Amino acid sequence: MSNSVSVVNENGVAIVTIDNPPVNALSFHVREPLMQALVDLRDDASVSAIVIACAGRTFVAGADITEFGKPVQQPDLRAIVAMLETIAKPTVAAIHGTALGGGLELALGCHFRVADAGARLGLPEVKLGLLPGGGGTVRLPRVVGAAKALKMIVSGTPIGANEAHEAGLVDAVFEGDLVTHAVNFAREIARKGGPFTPVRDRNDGLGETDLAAFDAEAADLARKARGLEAPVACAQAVRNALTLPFDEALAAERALFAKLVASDQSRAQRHLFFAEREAAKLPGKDTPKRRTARVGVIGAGTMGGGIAMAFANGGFSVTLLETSAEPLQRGLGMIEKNYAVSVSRGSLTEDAKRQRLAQFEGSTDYADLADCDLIIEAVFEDMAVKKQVFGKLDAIAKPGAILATNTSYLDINEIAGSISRPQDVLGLHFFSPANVMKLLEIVRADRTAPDALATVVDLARRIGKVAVVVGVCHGFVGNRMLAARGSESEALLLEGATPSQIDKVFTDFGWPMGPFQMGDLAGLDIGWRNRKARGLTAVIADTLCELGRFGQKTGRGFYLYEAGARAGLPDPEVEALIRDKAAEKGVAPRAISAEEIIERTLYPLVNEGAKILEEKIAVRASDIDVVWANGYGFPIGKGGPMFWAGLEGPAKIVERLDQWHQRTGKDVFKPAPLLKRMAETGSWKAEA
Ligand code: T1G
Repeated sequence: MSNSVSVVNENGVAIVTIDNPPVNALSFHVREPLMQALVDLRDDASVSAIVIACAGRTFVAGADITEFGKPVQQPDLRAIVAMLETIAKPTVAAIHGTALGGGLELALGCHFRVADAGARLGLPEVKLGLLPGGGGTVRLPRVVGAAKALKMIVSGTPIGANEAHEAGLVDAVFEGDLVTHAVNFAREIARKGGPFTPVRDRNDGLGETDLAAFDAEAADLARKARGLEAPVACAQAVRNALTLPFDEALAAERALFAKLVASDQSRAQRHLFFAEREAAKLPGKDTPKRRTARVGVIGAGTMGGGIAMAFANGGFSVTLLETSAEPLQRGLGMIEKNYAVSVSRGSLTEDAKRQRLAQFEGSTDYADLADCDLIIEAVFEDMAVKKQVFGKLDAIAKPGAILATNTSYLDINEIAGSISRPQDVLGLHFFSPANVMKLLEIVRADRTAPDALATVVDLARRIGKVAVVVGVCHGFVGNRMLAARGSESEALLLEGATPSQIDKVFTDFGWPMGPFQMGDLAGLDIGWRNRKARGLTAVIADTLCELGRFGQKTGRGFYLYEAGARAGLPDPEVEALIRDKAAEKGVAPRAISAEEIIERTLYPLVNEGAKILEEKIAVRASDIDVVWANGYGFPIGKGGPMFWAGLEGPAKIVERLDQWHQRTGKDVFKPAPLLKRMAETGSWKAEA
């Protein structure tokens, strides 16, 4: 056959094996021989049944995403599935690892699906700004019903083999040698005889669908989509499957897919897919990793507790250290409470909770960290305190232990330079809540050893984090750019914009919330303490804090929060305060447009990103996009600030920044040379 598709005839049952590492994507060089093999087997009288299986670690994980945006080479997936459904003898998909996107659609082209107990099945296209384009929106509802199909396709979240079995998506779940089970299953089916109904002719899943309930659910999902086109298109495509004849619904799916695949949103989300994988690649990819079995966390506060949970959830034994028993018990109590919440939500079993808690050991004695392979400090954000902790670690930690700081701002080179083993020191900047947020900024200090870095990049993957390696500067990549994005916030308020006006520009842009809502959620006192420590001021935010308005936690911040309310109401007191401060500064209020707000917040964000690339604090522009999409809620439909700059028009950004620089003289607006270069070349690469 070909390198990527082989066929073996096992006493009348043909096994078609796809072998296209690493994830058996349905690239053209797979599709063509696959189509040929299936046509031959359809017409081969010696074959009574066909099993489709995959070599390697997974069943087909989808269409080949790298082929999108290029002319489609025939046969495409739809043609293969349509041909599959013409085969009268039983066809069985044998699913191990993941059957995702086009992989599940290929399996839905078969009469039967059997799965390994550990398999996961899903249609995650929506996460790429797409919808299932190989018939999944029309076939899946016919098997699992409208409600389940809608949930699976709009969320894009895969389900396990047992759930798929309960839903009727797979016909049997096996442990052990899956292909042998599949061959026996196929042989038995063939012995019993047909006819075998292709999914396209099945309506068992559709039954009496309550369209009104379906539409209500779809409308709710559309509201949550925050401007993303794909979730809405997914719901529409599933609705078509319920209301249109099969072929009409299939044609409608094709039209929706063609529109989405050419959209900026999907290009942005596909960019982020590959950017996340690129970010985890270090120069010298075979650098040996240090063994890591036991992790120590110093500080059982919100960050320390969350970090400890992230490692326990990743299967590690964790020693949690505090200065004394009381804060230690409080920290362990918070961890137990968090797990109890997960159990009550059904995302964790009572058993798993017990297992997780058994992985924790509390201590107030540094000596108990002596056998840890990685120790992360999450203590008070003060240089002297950090150095004190690292001094103790230098004395007790075993040779080769990696010593990490969770600082958000402080100079890690200075911390490393304060002990005898700077090569073992690096930053692991988690985002709160650390057991939930995906992003991990891994900070490479000047003397961090390559194997220490490689070890923590691999660890990040094992605890389900999206890792980005960055250099040392104030605020690293994320917080440094956040400061640039917020540098004009006060000026915009003094000149006439309101907190809710600015926040609306951000939510319209696609952000979950704007800077003032975010400030109130995180607590305005954090920024206040940070500014005071650095001798900086923000006249409005400082005044609010002096009045005890720290945000949601005090019921008042930039907004007013009624008891228990998460959404704040504009507060005339704050607007009056802003007007007073403006008058004091002799600033006359004026109308400020949404464009101006974008120009004075997001253009400096991009500009700071360019400076960070120039300074090699970030290796790739796409790394910056991964930081912002996973740590700061940058709308995924815009691909991150650096990708978005390409959509927005770098020449326009440079021109507007220039304008604001001339008008204000502020450095944050001075276009970075690399940004100007991007405007000429369209690339963020420093050299051609
Ligand atoms: N196409 C091309 N390359 C892919 C790929 C794909 N579908 N999936 C993974 N890769 C590459 C990836 O870039 C990386 O490359 C390597 O494989 C290992 O991946 C018509 C429209 C399967 C759960 O969305 O979710 O089908 O960096 O590091 O952590 O309806 O990969 O090594 O050079 O992620 O073990 C729908 C995407 C496609 C699933 C494995 N399918 N993949 O995770 O490995 S659209 C998806 C994943 C579609 C049809 C439509 C994960 C994984 P490199 P990895 P992993």
